[in-house]
Amino acid sequence: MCATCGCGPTSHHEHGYSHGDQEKKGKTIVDIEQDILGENNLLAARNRGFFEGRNILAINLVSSPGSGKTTLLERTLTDLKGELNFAVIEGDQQTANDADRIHATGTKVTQINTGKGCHLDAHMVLHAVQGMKLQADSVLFIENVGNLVCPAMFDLGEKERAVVISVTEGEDKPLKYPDMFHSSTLCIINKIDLLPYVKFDIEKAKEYARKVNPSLEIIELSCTSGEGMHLWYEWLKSKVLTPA
Ligand SMILES: Nc1nc2c(ncn2[C@@H]2O[C@H](COP(=O)(O)OP(=O)(O)OP(=O)(O)O)[C@@H](O)[C@H]2O)c(=O)[nH]1
Ligand SMILES: [Mg+2]
Repeated sequence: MCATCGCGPTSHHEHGYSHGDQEKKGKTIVDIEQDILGENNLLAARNRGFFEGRNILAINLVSSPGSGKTTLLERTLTDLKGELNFAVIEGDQQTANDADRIHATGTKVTQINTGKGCHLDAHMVLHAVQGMKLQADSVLFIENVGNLVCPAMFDLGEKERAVVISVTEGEDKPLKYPDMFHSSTLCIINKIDLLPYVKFDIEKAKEYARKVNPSLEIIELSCTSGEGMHLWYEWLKSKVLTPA
């Protein structure tokens, strides 16, 4: 089990114990893990009810560090200002850098610093939401901590989960981190402006993502050049128009 978040898989080897060893020592690692996730799921259900009752479309943005989550939000919040009502929760281990960037767009934002934690959980989101006075009929973006592993396990009560990968990361990410792609509803392949300069087989990336999750929607775009951004906006508006 991961010492910081308790989210380690049951077959993790690096901690030097097999589960048989643990059982002999009288430890109940799997039960503790289930308790943590079970409690999280209860709070996530509470968040989901809150969002649904107010027709708030909550979108959990997940990716490895630096894939472009905040840049995507900056551009989206600016381009769609006046068309949709937005609020943002920012998750990072430290700093308010991303919240400052979102604040500069004129959007309501709350920063959560997780300290040593490597993911947001439903309780953190509940706490943030309680202080935000969210508008009904709005979109809430939740930018998770940059990490392709642990955030996959923690339901925040979101309606949609969008995983962002960028073309500098390698096309094999869906195969290496299947939980994240399996649990997401949308995959954004960002930084396509860099395709001429990096070795990244975009067709393979899509094939791998669909192998892990056949129903995953995929959008290719560049937050910098703007190419493909209209596809993301169309996706977003279609979700707003289809309340839970
Ligand atoms: N070339 C290019 N660079 C981009 C694009 N989108 C984002 N970037 C750059 O990628 C870097 C990281 O972007 P961020 O938006 O901060 O990434 P992030 O996912 O929010 O990062 P963390 O919050 O640290 O996980 C910045 O230097 C951005 O300018 C893009 O479409 N093309
Ligand atoms: Mg960010």
